[in-house]
Amino acid sequence: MHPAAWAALGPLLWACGLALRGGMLYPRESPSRERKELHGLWSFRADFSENRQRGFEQRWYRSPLRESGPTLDMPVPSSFNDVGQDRQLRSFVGWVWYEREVTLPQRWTQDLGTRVVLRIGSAHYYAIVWVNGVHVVEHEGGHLPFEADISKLVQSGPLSSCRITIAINNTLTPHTLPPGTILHKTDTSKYPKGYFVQNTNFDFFNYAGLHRPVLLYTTPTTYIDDITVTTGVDQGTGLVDYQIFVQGSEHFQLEVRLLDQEGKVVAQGTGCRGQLQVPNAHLWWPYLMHEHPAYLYSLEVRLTTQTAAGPVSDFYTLPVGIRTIEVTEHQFLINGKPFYFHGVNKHEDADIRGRGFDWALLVKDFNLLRWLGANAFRTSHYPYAEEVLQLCDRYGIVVIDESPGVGIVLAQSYGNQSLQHHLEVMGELVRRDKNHPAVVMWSVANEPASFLPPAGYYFKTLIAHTKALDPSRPVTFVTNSNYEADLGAPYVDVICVNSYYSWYHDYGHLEVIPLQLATQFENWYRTYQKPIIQSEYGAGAIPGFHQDPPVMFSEEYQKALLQQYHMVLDEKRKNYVVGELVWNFADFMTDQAPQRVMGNKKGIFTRQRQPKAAAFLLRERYWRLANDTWRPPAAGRSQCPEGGLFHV
Ligand code: BDP
Repeated sequence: MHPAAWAALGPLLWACGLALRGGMLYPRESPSRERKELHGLWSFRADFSENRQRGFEQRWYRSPLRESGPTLDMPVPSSFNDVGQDRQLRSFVGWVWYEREVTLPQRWTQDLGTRVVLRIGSAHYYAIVWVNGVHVVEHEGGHLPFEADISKLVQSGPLSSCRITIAINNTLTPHTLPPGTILHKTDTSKYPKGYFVQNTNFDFFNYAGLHRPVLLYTTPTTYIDDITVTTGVDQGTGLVDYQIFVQGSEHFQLEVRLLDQEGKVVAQGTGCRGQLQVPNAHLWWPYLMHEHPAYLYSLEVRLTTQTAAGPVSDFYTLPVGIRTIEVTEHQFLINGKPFYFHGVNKHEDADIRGRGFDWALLVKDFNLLRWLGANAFRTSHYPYAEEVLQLCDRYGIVVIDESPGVGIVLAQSYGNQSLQHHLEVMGELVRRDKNHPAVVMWSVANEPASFLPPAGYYFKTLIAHTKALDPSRPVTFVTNSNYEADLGAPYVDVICVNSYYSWYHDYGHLEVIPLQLATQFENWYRTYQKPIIQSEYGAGAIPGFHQDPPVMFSEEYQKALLQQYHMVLDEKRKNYVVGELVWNFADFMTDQAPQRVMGNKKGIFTRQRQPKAAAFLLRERYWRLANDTWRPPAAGRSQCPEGGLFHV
């Protein structure tokens, strides 16, 4: 490998295999916990040096970044790619440096009974963090949070401020998730010396930076480190099994109370584990499956320890939805009732901010989902921000929670090193998202080359590991109808299959869809006898392009293609098809390529979240499906503007 490639990887090579330690509870305020968000402007510099190592050679973390060279203002959270006017920064590969000075409340720096934690929601892809020039944590993986206990550092001197420096490398290798390769262009008649590009096998722009909230929060030094909740129902009685993990002391008391939405205590317990029983429980139902969907209880946990200064308590409140999930040979059951996924695939993607978290965008997207009558989405093709899942819990939008295992097509990506990393990522994902009632299934990968011989062992191991981490949820991976063999399918609980008839094959021939799609479903069901979700289907449409009879890229073609799929879906959902997720919710950015017109245009909404004609078609369909699959009691019925029974 060319030296610059190793340099671009940098410390990635020596830090693989970090073990999973401790819990990853979402930082919430409570009487014992404070939080300080580090949103806003950070100082920023991309290391454009030829080997991308100048920052390490000159130790940019040792003193304020502005002292080692010019800096830019960079918003956090945001991708760094699209906020500037610099073409080179947009497609930069290598190390970028972020820095922020923070003033801390006096109590945090002087009270030795306070634990101060730095939490980074996500940093794509490899991150190294220093506080006041001292290395505190490293993390591999661009879509999951990581933390460092920085109490000792901020409590050791007279300083009331601290300087946080984060170096982030977006280089992908055959062993990262998603994988990628660095390609060196060595023909000096065509490319300048040292020229390299990053190649990937996935269809979205490799945005990078600090994509999610960065924050500091406190706990007492003996604290609630993790909570695991699983739920069941026995003849109307809700069962909430809890397990609580404590750090900092072996002598403590734990009290647990479950409160309903009126604030009434409905069950209580003590100790690290137990079962709470809730007679006549309000179940957590998906949106459009019940008059009162998404009922959430609050699990209040109080930990008390005795210290020389008297008793100290830590409080944490976890939202809990009581529901069950079951998969049969041909059904997906929620609370014992057949559930039909009618929804979308999404991306975390928008103008300017790239993959950066944004509340306004989030709320807009949920308003659109509810307008559409969507009851589900898949987090294609990586875990989304925790705030997204919290809204799913609150609104009853069901989630297939996907790992960043997308574009696993190289033989090298099926070796032990990749598998180990994938196992760790599933561990981090389950640890973060296990308590969300909205999450009903894990997806370990999207369209891996599951026909390659090592894929059998790889997916058998990965799926077994995921089931061991969380026996309460089914596991899938998403395959493509083109694959001749699928060595992973025997191990999944639900078959998720993507197909693009009359788009990537038989261009323009919409008439072949019914036959090809019916054959697809029949073959998969005959082979595996498992419920099937049409996990992707769709067509590109450039907003405002019209042509009738329809031709590709017109809004009419997108609509007509979806309609052809719907005819077959309506037949097969009577038997074993349990869902349909259109590709994609909104247009999104990709790498530049002749077949992409400023990104992928298969959105039913534009990138700015305005509807194309297909959105109205799907809206009509999803409300109808909701009314077909769940008939509310007559008294609860109300007309939606299009004649459905539910309110929009
Ligand atoms: C599917 C991929 C998805 C792509 C889509 C497309 O899973 O990531 O964006 O194709 O080509 O196969 O639009």
